[in-house]
Amino acid sequence: MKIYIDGKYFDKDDAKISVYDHGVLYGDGIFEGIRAYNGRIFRLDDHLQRLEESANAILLKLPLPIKEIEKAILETVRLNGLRDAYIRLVVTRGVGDLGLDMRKCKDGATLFIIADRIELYPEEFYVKGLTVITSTIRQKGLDQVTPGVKSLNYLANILARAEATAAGAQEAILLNATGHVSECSGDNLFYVKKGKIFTPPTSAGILVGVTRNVVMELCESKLGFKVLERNFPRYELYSADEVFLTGTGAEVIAAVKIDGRVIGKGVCGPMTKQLIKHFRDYANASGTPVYEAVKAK
Ligand code: PXG
Repeated sequence: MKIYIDGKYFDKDDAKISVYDHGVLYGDGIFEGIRAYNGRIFRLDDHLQRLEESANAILLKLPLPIKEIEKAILETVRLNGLRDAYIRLVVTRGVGDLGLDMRKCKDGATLFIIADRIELYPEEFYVKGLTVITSTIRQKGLDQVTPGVKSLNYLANILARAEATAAGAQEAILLNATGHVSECSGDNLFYVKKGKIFTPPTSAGILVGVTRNVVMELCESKLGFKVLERNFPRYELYSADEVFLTGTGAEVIAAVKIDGRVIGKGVCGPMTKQLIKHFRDYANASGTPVYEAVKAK
């Protein structure tokens, strides 16, 4: 495997960054998790836009123009000969000293790109659905570094996920400071009630997921499902007809048990099933070509 770090490619065992990098010392940086399907990078522009917005929010100057970052992503996937891939792009503040002062990171940001294979959940989970719990950990408030910034500070999410694992569940819901549902540790969340679809708004404190946006577009334009963004407590999930999660890793997947309550019929429901199918068809037929771009030159 070849990993990109600041313009050079390294074998996995040699792909290293400094222990003085503020990404390591403080989680001072941002990232994107991107998928490639069938030789095309899914919604690359959306991921790059979110990267730019996250960088801007944390006063981080990206080390390259976005077009160059895009080229580096394509090249990394190509070098690894992947058609279906999970791409992790990380930008850290770079090498500084042991203090918090970002001005000490004089050489600028560190950028690395890993292109690997992943399958987050085995196929049977897409049929049977996931078991989910509510975490004791609260979503960060909007007065803190907003959850909309995809920062390297994932400790709350990791601990929430560990609570899920300890309870025999696959995902954990984070409530926000007002007790409303925000999102899961690595996915956005939707529920279906009487044919309508509901999801927490940005103001609930969520990462505005690329998959969330795609699903909302598919619902409105292809499937004729109405999606309403509004705040709700977790009790609305218990009485929902269907609950599903969306994320780059998980794609679209049902949650059929939440905090011990069976949701709907306890299996992946009909609307979620349709969405999974449409999402997969769309993902496999769209995106930025990885290999054709080279041939065209
Ligand atoms: N919320 C959070 C907190 C996330 O981390 C999403 C929503 C979904 O966003 P996208 O843009 O992917 O639709 C994410 C992203 C993992 C893993 O291993 C998952 C994410 C990020 C990193 C790792 O499960 N999900």
